[in-house]
Amino acid sequence: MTIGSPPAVTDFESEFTVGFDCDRDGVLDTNPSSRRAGGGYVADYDFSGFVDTEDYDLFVYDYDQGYPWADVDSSGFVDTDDFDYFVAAYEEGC
Ligand SMILES: [Ca+2]
Ligand SMILES: [Ca+2]
Repeated sequence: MTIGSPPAVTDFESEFTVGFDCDRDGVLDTNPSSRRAGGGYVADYDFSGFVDTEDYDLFVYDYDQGYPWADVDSSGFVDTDDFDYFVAAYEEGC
């Protein structure tokens, strides 16, 4: 087996865009507000890599208990805005 010369390739440029498509509609989200500062998505509350009912149940429990980590909108306190924020993210899947 012989290996021939590689074909001539001219220089080219490529451009990549990295973004979020939380609702998976093929269009990058303009405001990925559900992205956590430390990585992961708000709706993936247990950091499992998936958004499922366990995330919902765990968040609701923490929210009901008033645990500070249920402050998903980072306002500094846990209130109904956190619940609305989480549910919106959960419904979008991220
Ligand atoms: Ca999860
Ligand atoms: Ca809050």
